[in-house]
Amino acid sequence: MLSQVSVDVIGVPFDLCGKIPGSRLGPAALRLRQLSKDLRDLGHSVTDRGDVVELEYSLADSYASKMAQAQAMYSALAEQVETSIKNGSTPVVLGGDHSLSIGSVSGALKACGQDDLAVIWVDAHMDLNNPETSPSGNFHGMPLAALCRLDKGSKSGNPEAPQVWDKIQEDIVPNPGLRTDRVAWIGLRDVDPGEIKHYNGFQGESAWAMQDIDHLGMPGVLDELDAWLRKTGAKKVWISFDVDSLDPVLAPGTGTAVRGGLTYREGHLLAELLFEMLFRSGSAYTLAGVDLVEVNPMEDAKSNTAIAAVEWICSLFGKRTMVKRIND
Ligand SMILES: [Mn+2]
Repeated sequence: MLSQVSVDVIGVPFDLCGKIPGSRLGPAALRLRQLSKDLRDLGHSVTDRGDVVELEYSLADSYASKMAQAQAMYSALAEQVETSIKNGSTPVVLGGDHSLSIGSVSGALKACGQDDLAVIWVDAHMDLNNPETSPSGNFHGMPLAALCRLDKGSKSGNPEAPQVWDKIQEDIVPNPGLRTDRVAWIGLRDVDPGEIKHYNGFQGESAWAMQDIDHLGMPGVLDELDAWLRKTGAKKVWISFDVDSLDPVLAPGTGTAVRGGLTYREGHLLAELLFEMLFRSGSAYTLAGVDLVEVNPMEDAKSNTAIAAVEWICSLFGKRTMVKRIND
């Protein structure tokens, strides 16, 4: 019943759209923690496609220069993800700050088509701000709003952000973009009023905050998620995993840690149940690809965050206590 896939690992050592630097070192830490080998040991075939941008060590760039670099990265990443999916592979994108999803999900949209793609955002945050509701203009808090092509608003916390927003809509996000009824969230606990306003406009029931996990338990949440996915009719699912969804006790190495997150077993049960949903034979939907973002080795304690992230991805791709290789 379970199937092997061909994984393309894609590195994005880029963090200029985050709050603090350091997640540009995330891909290196995840590779050193043997992500590719561990996926291969499960029975998948894995190709590391290298990085879409070069690792830079400069920090003091202007907003305009940071965003020019970001846009070049989004374009290159979108192209690589689109190619990977069209070749029948499953991209696993290693970040980097969460704004990279503007590129990865744009590529998945191009490869899968708007009606066939759903996105599951596993994160403490909604990442649904637009230039009007973002005080900083940091795009790592805006990727889903950009992907859904929300209006940029009438004013802006950062005066340069609206122009960048327009360029991203013109050059990177496909039109039509991500459907607002094709996005779900799991693990929320730090959401801004502006984001709630945007979400209410979606008229969806697809946001499971930590309280919902407390009440329903993870299997209950996944039952509701499965019902929601079937209702959307989407055939492909992109999973965007921000390590800050995990509790900071497990994953301290991240830029915007929020306490009260997923416990070790909640996180793994989520990944294990997603695997069962996505890889079962005859499922209405399958995995398009994955982002693994916001691992910041400079904030980490003894690599705990990179270790937790690699373990989570392995659970998502079928690792079990009593099953060593997925087709055995
Ligand atoms: Mn995020």
